[in-house]
Amino acid sequence: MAELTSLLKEGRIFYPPQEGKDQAYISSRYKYKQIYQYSLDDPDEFWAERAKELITWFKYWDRTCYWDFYKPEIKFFEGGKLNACFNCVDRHLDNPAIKNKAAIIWQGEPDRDTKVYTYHMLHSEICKFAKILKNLGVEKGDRVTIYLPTMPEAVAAMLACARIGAIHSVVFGGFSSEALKVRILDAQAKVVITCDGTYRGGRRITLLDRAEEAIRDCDCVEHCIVLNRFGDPIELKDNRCILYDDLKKDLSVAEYCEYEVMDAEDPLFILYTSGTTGKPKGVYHTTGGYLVYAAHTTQWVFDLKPDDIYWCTADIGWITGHSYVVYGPLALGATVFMYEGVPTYPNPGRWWELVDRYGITILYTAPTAIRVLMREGDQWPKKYNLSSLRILGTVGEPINPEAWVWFYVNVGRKRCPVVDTWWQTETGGHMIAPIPFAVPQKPGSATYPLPGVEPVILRADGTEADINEGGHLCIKRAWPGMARGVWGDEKRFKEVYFSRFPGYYYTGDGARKDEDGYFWIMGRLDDVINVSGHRLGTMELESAFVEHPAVAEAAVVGFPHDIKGEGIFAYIVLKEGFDPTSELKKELVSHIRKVIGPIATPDFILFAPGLPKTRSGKIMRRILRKIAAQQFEDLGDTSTLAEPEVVEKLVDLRKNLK
Ligand code: 6R9
Repeated sequence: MAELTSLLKEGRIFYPPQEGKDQAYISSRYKYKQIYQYSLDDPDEFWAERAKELITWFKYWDRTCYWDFYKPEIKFFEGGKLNACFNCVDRHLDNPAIKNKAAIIWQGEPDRDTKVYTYHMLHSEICKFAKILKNLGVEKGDRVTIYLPTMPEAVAAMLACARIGAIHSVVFGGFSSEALKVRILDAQAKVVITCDGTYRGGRRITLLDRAEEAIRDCDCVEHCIVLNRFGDPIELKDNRCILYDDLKKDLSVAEYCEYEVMDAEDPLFILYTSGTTGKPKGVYHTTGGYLVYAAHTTQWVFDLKPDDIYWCTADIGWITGHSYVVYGPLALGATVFMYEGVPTYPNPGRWWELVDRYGITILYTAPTAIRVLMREGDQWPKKYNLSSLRILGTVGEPINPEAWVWFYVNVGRKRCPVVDTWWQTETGGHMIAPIPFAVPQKPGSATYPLPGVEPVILRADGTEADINEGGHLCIKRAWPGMARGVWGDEKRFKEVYFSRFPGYYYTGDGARKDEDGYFWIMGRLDDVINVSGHRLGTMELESAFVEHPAVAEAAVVGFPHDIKGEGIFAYIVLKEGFDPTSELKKELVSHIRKVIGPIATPDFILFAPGLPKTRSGKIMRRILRKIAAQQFEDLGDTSTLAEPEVVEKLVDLRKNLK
């Protein structure tokens, strides 16, 4: 039996525009296929070439690729020497065309707050930061936890760690003090870096209180460096806290800090995964392979050129922020745009206004943000001149075809390829994604694997699935950007990723491959609903709901059902102007029966004010499953939710649902 029954068929196909093709790194499917084949035939040559082209090494490596998925052990560029900060900043200062161009353009949520750091200025900020860390006793291999909002100094803090060989662990600024504490303790961080707060939706959010509360129980923390975002005097309670501005005062303007020469396999950072399922895992990445992979995918998947103004809307506390706000684009010497606020404040035109104002050329965001903005209507993007855009991208979850097409038409104005990038914290960078001017796009499909990546779809018994048969998405060979382990828990690394199918990297996602070789990600396999023996992917059911004009967002989970094994429970968020009536419920049921078939008939529909999501926009189905099953007592860890309040509302609604 198939692992997953595929229900949706999306037939539309969009070809890359002619404009931009001639200048593209890879400009035809034929070239993509040639490079792909070469990368599999000769991975040593392929990765060595990319590594030399993109990164400056102090010493070349002795062995390019080595892996054994049974142990597991993964090594790339072994014996090679480099420094990630040097590659992202120092080396650009020798290039007069880059030295004084903007590395980071930052727009705060209040319009008056803007900052620009040229590469030269970023370098001096990093040197000071690195010197401060050294003066506080931070040494190579020590862990530093960074708890900051989207601000240029957060990038400087990360690169300062990389400069001196300290391992950074960035914790998303929206997390609770408890979530922060768990992560500080797990990493045994010596220093924490935070700030007074940030603006979100017109309000001041404080971070310092939460940071001080978190470190109260953390004996490992020797110092807490506090940056100033608001510009007002800051009151410190914990005596380990020190103001960044005070520490900086003692340093000269032209302070220089030497960089450490790092081994390719020295850890660069730890990042705790989103925590959609239980206790967070501290995945760690190493210097050489990760940096090569981040730069390589940034260059090809975004077709990034030195004159691009590139905006990835992700927070730096997410892997997307690490690879595609910081390491990838800066290693390539691009201009990175960062925005502090939310997309809908002061109005839902904010992002489009910023694209217009700053002349953004590449916009990389998440399906959840697209759906939120789509719900507000086409009139918002219509108001602005978006002609600077040349490439759009999405990441984080499968994008519903409706949202894809809306983004393509209303934001890209049918001129911009949309790159739907499938990857994970553990993969370090994009794995399956269209190379924009080479690969025709099908809405909802992440298209083809990138060079060097060999995905397969396996059945439960380990055999390969047929065309269009859903199964477990696994990867057959290593790539440089792969995580090297779970911090402090090597057993867990093996268990989670290398045990289900020995010899393969296990992604945990369901997928199918169509007759043209396109990959369709069907969501996490632990989210699959088994209705009368049919295993249905939540993604396809949700997409079908979102096709209905009244539906803004949908989350579908299974619940125990006497007859069917599992029943279908749908949480539906309506668009503006639609009322949650029982007629509409009936209409939605018949819509699903029509689009997908009677097997997918929802047992319950609950009109929800919102959905519990992680900060990177992933729906926490674990919580929704419990609410659907009326297990209200033990909802698990909700500390990483974007809006924890929504959970209580859903519990009330569930109690009253007949
Ligand atoms: C980068 C990131 C990883 C999980 C992954 C999958 C889902 C991410 C996706 C996608 C379908 C895409 N996911 N991108 N599913 N299409 N383009 O999101 O990392 O936070 O570790 O999450 O996200 O389920 O397994 P991370």
